[in-house]
Amino acid sequence: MAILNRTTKQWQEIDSAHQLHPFTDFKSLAEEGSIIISKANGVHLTNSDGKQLLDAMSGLWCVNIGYGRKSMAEVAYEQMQELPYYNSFFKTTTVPSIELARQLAEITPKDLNYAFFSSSGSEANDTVVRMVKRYWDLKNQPSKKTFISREYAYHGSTMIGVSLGGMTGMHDQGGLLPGFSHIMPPYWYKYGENMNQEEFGLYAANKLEERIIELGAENVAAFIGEPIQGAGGVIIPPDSYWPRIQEICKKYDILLVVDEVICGFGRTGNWFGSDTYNIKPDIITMAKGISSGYIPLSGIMVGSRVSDVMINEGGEFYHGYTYSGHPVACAVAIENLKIIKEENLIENSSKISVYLENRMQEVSEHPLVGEVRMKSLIGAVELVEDKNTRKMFEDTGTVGSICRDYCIQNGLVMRAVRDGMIFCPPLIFTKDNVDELVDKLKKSLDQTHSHISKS
Ligand code: PXG
Repeated sequence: MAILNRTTKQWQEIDSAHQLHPFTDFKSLAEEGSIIISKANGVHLTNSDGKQLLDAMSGLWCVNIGYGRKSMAEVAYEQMQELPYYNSFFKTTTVPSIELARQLAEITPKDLNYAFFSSSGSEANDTVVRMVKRYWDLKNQPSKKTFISREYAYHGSTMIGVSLGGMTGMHDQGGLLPGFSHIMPPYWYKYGENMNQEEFGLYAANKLEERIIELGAENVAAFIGEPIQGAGGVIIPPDSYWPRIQEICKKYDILLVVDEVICGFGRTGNWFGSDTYNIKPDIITMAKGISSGYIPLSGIMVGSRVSDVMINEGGEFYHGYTYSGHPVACAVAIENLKIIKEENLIENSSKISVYLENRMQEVSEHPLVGEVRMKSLIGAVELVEDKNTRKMFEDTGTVGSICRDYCIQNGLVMRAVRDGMIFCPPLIFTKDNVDELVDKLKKSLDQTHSHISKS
């Protein structure tokens, strides 16, 4: 938006007069003024005062190919001229949506062969719930309606997304519908007590079996989980967790839905988190990295267990969005996949993550850091009160947000979840970028340490 030439202060005033931001305390934002990001290139953002920031969050966990890709803009421009919009309702569709569905069937885990498109992760999870309920009705098991997910899960912000998710703050603001049940997450650092990681992985997975028995398997439709819980604080499950979850789903005839909104498209070192953890889902949810955030797009991929029934026995499925299979969004997503493949971004990012992991050892030694955990290019630095006893801060979130503010001051964008400092950088990260991240983070940790030691 080069046409409007206003100062940062003017933009901030207009912003607080007219815009309500997501997940924001409106009053305090109006007092402080927003940070306005005006452009970006590669892995760096520039704010409206011309200051550069390293984006270690890929926007909001989505800009996997980095910023400033001209070919993404060109594809959108061409598609907008050829066909800016048409829908996939009433037995019509468009070429980009067909081609994207084909390519997704190729790269997603085996057996997931059908795509249903939407525009956001929340909408995609709404599709999941609609489709799973329909599936069990068609199977003549209409009582199978309850969804089990985890505390600290994030599955979106629509009523269904919030209900699937395990964020109590969101539930408390009127967001929890009946028919959703939450179990303990595989968060060893917080809940592992004296168990080793693998023992704890089984312990946390067995919570699913306990809950199914409590609810009655005849009432449970599906279990849904992110391979690694992202917005919940990058909770990386022990290796024993997913195999046991899969056994339990099989044993009780429960569908397994994997939310790949953050873990998909290269984030964990493979195309999907399901590949990394050898999960064989019945359905996956995709968004974010599907288009690297250049344009809103999401969808689900459906395996034969569900698609056979929906196609052969379902009749009309009364569900869909105006923008399901939007041709411009699908064309941009195809270009995004092409970039990931041609530049070997998944393999390269996995290699860079080894260097990042090495340098993060310096961060682990910091007195505030209880643990650094990561899987390829997603991770968390857990800030704690006592690293020897794994004691976390009682006033949850305060130290994390102090550290986040120092990071921003030092030109580094990281996200604080409770007292975990999260990183999820673009897959084009280089060694120089890693050095910049670690150096700025160490400086911010030192400043945080002296800040809280004084107070
Ligand atoms: N599933 C997962 C795993 C997500 O991370 C959604 C679904 C919902 O996607 P939409 O496109 O409807 O937002 C998400 C979104 C945060 C944060 O604070 C994370 C998300 C969204 C907003 C904020 O980390 N993830």
